[in-house]
Amino acid sequence: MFSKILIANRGEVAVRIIRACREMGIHSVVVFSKADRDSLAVRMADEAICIGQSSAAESYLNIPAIISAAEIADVEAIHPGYGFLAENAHFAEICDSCQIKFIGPKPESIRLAGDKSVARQEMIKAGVPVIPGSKGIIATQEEALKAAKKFGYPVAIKASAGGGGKGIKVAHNDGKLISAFLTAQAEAEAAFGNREVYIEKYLKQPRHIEVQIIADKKGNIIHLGERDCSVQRRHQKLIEESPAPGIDAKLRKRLGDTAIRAAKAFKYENAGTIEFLLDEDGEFYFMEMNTRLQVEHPVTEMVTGLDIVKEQISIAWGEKLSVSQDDIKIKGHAMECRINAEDPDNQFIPSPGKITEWIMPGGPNIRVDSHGFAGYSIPPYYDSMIAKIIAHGKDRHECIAILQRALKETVVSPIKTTVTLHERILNRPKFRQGGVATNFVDVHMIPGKVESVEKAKAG
Ligand code: MV4
Repeated sequence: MFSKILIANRGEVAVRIIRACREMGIHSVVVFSKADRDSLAVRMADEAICIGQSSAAESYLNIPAIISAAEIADVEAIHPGYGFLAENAHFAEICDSCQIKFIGPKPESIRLAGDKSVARQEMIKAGVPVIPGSKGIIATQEEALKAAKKFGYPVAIKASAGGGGKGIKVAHNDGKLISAFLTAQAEAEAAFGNREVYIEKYLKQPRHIEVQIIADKKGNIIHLGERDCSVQRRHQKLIEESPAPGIDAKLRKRLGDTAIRAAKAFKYENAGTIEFLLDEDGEFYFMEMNTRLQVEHPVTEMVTGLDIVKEQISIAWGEKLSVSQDDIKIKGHAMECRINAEDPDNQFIPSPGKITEWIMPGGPNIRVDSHGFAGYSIPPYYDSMIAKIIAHGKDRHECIAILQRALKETVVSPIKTTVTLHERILNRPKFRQGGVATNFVDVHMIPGKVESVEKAKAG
């Protein structure tokens, strides 16, 4: 097994990976920016190396600085975590050329998944259902009009280089299509340096269902069931759960088998996620593949009992999967709330600064993944997520009760957090029923909208 791994990340995921390393007897090295000198990851790791100034561009995205740190520390592998360089094929290639194992898929798989239009064509070839849409790139206004006519309004115009909610425009008629098309191209050029777009039929109120897969270098590949990530705001997930409510065994098997077929088409190895949209008729369609460890991986760990990060490390070393598909039994229900340092009552404006009070929940069936502590100052430069609170119950009802009592135990001050929003969501009958669509937060959680209507009804 590796004796030393570098973690090219920060925050809770750096802490998560240090924990896996320590349990495996692997020496951990974290890199950190000037702003993260006093972070928990720096305190917990066996070694820590400063790689630059506070901005991500000068630190966690600085490939030469990270590779230099890896050489100086003499590590055998790099775990990229999520975000930053995790889905950068160029970085994975550089690791290869420096004889440092990149803990993740091959560069070709990352590159293929990153080109959403090509990935879509590959899925069609592999027999994976995709959303009805254009064969390839739509380059002209005439082609755009033709495609919209063929699939019917509304249509989505998506950037080939986009993903995760970036670079998508919706048009409802011919009149709006041309300007949406031109704007989509211009925005894609500005955001990704690539103006290629394609067109799909726009599904109304879909659910976001994703399947976790793991694959070793020997051709073994299994799925770990699905997660429902429909509770999100502006493409930032708020709550994730596994299994997805209302998905029967038959649909679960079809989703799992389809995810494996998709991953094979990407020649995938290591841990990855296939994202699907599930429409109101129960049809599901491939949306994109995420070639990294995901923020919400703990809900899958809770219901399967597997440690996905340890599995990633042993796969990168060359071991075969520790389990077979038949060993995977989904036990109970798990749900995760992402706690962000943001003000949910004031347009989610970031709330960085010093934490003076920090009480995290505990007790049975609660897991907290976090880099926070009393006295920690949240830097303003990065993502605002400060903790993930994950509950595991025998069923969804019990899981929600456990998560509710955990949120009630949680104290973080004086900064603002999303804890109060989560308490409101978990109380809403519509959410408790299960199976909400991706528009749930906008439609049901905007203060003064639905709640005030319900209060008025209640008298
Ligand atoms: C869609 C869609 C409906 N129809 N594509 C948003 C993220 C990006 N990866 C793709 N997204 C969507 N693509 C078609 N053809 C609706 C969304 C979408 C969405 C998807 C998953 C989770 C939340 C979402 C919120 C708004 C829109």
